Amino acid sequence: MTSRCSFAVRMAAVLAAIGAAAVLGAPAAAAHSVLVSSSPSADAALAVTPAEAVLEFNEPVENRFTELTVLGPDGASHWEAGPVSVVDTRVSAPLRPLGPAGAYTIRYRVTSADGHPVSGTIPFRLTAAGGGDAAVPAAAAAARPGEDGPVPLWPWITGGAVLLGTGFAVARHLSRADA
Ligand SMILES: [Cu+2]
Repeated sequence: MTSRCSFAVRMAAVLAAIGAAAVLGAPAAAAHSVLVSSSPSADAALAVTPAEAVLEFNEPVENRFTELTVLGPDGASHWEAGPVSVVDTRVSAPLRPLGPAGAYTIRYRVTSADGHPVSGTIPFRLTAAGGGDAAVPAAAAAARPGEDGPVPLWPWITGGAVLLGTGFAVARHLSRADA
């Protein structure tokens, strides 16, 4: 076997290994958790404050980085009264008495069973003032804003390029050591 042939065979073997690793490690895009229903439901018109905000997903979600907030008509005030609870497919947070009548928004972010974040918003209306105080509790004010959007592709491309470069260097080195 000539040095050239040996190099080609080793390069092919390295590329095959990289390809297998990429396939095994790639995210399964079809397995994201899906919101099935909510309470309040989307575009609901409520006269009184519900005891809690509840989200139901199509599969159990992981209790990691979970966020469930209810924003007031001013877009900034928070109305959740305590920490988020995750039990299998059910994600919930207790609510304090809502404030002025108007448009409220449930904002959520959960982690799918496959590890991917799923986020979204659910609008609803309060038709009569709830008497609650709009003052923002310190804990709620510290909550991170939701990061909507798809999982970025660039880490995979960059990682693939780095692996490819490394594989090429290794193959060259092995080929040289042979000769
Ligand atoms: Cu996924």
